[in-house]
Amino acid sequence: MLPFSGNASPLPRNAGVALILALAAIVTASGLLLWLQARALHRGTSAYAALETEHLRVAAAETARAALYVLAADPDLSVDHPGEDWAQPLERDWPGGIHAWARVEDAAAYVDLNNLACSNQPGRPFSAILRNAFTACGHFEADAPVDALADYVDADTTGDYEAAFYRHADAPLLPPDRELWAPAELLHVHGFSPALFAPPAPAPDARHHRDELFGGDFRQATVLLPDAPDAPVPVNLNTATREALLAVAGIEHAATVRSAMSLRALHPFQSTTLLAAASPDLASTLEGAIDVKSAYYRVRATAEHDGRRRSILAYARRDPDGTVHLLQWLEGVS
Ligand SMILES: [Ca+2]
Ligand SMILES: [Ca+2]
Repeated sequence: MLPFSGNASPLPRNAGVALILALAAIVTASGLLLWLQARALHRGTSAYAALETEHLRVAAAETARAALYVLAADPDLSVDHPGEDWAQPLERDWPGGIHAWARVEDAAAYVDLNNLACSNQPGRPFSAILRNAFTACGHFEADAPVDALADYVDADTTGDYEAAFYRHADAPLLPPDRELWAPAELLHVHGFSPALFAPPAPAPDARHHRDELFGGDFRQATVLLPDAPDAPVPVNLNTATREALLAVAGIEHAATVRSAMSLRALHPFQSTTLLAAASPDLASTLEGAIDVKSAYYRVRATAEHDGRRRSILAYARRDPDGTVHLLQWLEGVS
């Protein structure tokens, strides 16, 4: 039986085929139209997202820059402490509902790992200070990683952990014999692993605190400053972490460190004379390792809108005349 009957004449076979082709063409055209619309919408959405990301990036960058201007305007370049304007959080509102905030941190609050690259080491050598940092953070096998880092960054090629040592590694490499520029480079150094930078084990329960002498956080003890100064970078007595002060002074001077942290909370140190006078046996070891001002800072800035964020981490050096130079500028999502 034909599909169409009654008074209507049956459609010729060719007409049916033509109808099917016409319908198929309409369906295809509709599909193509929908696809084009979806692609245009996607492109529009992508373009909007890219534009918003750029707005966030610029807002974070400008807020970081504003924070560094405050640092450059520091009225007292002879002393740096957490009560100064540059150390306070900075917030900015930007067009489009973007909110941004930035904070400058004294990078001299930590022991600079690149200090091992300096051939001149006044007072106690920074290799000894770094060993103390390891110990203060519960890592008691410090000799190998400290010697390895020293060989990795120092200019000479004499030592147990120079090229000959790494030639036989699973992934052979050549020590750069220069300052490191990124924390990731540290993981190539013998004895340095991600575990070293992991948070320390928590106290067993709320009644206990982490061990005061050996329970430190290695991330709070050291920093990697992307610069090659002529002399080691001293730790700032007014901003230093407990771990960094224990590293500089030595575990045996933990009581002095505790006193110094109590005193600076009342009034920032104007010089290191008081500390040296309080512990004469410390004076010679503090030479070149501690100061009451800083030349290195890092600024973290974040801009946010509608749950989306862009962040910036920048390292800067400030000259004795207050001029601030950017050393490293890293952008990302947070
Ligand atoms: Ca200052
Ligand atoms: Ca070397």
